[in-house]
Amino acid sequence: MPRLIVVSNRVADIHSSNAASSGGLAMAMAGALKEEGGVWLGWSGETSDDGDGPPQFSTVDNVTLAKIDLSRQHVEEYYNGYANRTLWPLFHHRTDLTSYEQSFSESYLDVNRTFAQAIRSFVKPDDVIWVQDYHLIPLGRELRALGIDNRIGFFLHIPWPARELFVTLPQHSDLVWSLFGYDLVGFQTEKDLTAFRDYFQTELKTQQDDEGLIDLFGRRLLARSYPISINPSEMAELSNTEAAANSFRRMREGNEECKILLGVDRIDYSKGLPNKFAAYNRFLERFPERRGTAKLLQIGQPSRSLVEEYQDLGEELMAEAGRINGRFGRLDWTPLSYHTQSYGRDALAGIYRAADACLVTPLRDGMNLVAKEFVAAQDPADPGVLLLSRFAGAAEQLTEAVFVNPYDKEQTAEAIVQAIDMPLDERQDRWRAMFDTISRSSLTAWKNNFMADLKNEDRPETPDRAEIYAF
Ligand code: GDG
Repeated sequence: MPRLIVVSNRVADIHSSNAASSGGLAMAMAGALKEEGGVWLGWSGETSDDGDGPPQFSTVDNVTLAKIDLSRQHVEEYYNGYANRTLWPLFHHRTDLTSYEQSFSESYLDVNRTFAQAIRSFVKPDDVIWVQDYHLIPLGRELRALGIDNRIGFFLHIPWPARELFVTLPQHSDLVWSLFGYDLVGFQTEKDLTAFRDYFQTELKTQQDDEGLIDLFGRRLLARSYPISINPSEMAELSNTEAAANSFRRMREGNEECKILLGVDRIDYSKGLPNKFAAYNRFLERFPERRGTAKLLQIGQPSRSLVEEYQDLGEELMAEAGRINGRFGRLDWTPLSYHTQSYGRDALAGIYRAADACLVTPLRDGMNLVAKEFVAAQDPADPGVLLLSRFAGAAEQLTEAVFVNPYDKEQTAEAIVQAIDMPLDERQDRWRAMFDTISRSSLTAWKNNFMADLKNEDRPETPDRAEIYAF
């Protein structure tokens, strides 16, 4: 059977399913690899003084982790630079935060070459290679340049940007062209796929067919959408653990008369945390009779703390939480609890289940797994309400959520009232529909659909892969 090689910027501790510090991509890939077995290659998180290192292997059960150290300059310019200060803000439509530094893009290519060399050192002819996310867009082309002819797929976990913004990137055509190194390119949503196709239609006047094939100068690119998900049965199992029962009990104790609104987000400007706090503040202002009847628990996971914008955001949120509590708090009621510590996944399952509503209000988000985890962790007899930003990729599937526009604090404040007052039968109807969607379109289905398309023998071949590099 062909081996699966997953490549992403970082690899997670796959054997600790309860790891508290992993983001959405890591959780999803760990789940997919545990089912399939194979190799997971990525940066170790360590900085080396002797340049980028060769991969160091460790194997447990059916998964081999291959980790590479990166040079100090590459960590600064590739990871903190091009990935987190150029592509991430640009793809999340924050051109005001986007750095267009030439040296960043050079290090980005260097690191992609390092990854390609590492794969060449252990790849076997039948292996299927699956590259993840914006850190590694050119990797397929670099692999082709080394003569690697295996099936190679790419999946973008974040949204594809609108053409008008994408073309502000000096390397926009090079990045798009490098995608022709892949046999299959996957996006989270139909919306992302449409934005991607718009680039070809408008910028390059290219032919496309309904199957997702894009023709350019005789070369072909197959692009489709594959909404990522979770495995709901895993969340249900976690909800039944002792840690989940403990966190559930501790959340509910003393809150019998108080509705718990929950937020779980990485501390990232794309997640719309200041907007959420502003909407909650507005809810307390506009509906004084509701004070003391609801509270917001916001769990914020620190991330990318070496990037200045992230440090500023962390401080802004602390200050804003303090202001809201100072203004509205009473001896017996703290309106907003803001925690930055991480919880185990089992404890998190109990927290989700204890909440009356979850506020998922990103300004722009590839998918958002928190929305799906919250739904999966609910008690079917008494489910909580999902408030979901229309700008999260998950909004394309979870159509029975209460939608909010996070830029509109009046509407979001009203949606909080709607969630608090929602009758049980409506909560159950909405929850059942969303749970069914997640069950049909699980993480396993996501992986299987992508792999089936990637391995599909009927798909037309790109005529001459080596030429992609020479373009
Ligand atoms: C990127 C895209 C896309 C959070 N706090 C704790 C904790 N978490 C876990 C959640 C969830 C994950 O982190 C966050 O996933 P998201 O999908 O919400 O967001 P990103 O990290 O930005 O992920 C996103 C995703 O990739 C997958 O393609 O959906 O759009 O931006 O799994 O549970 N986990 C634990 N403790 C915490 O305190 N254990």
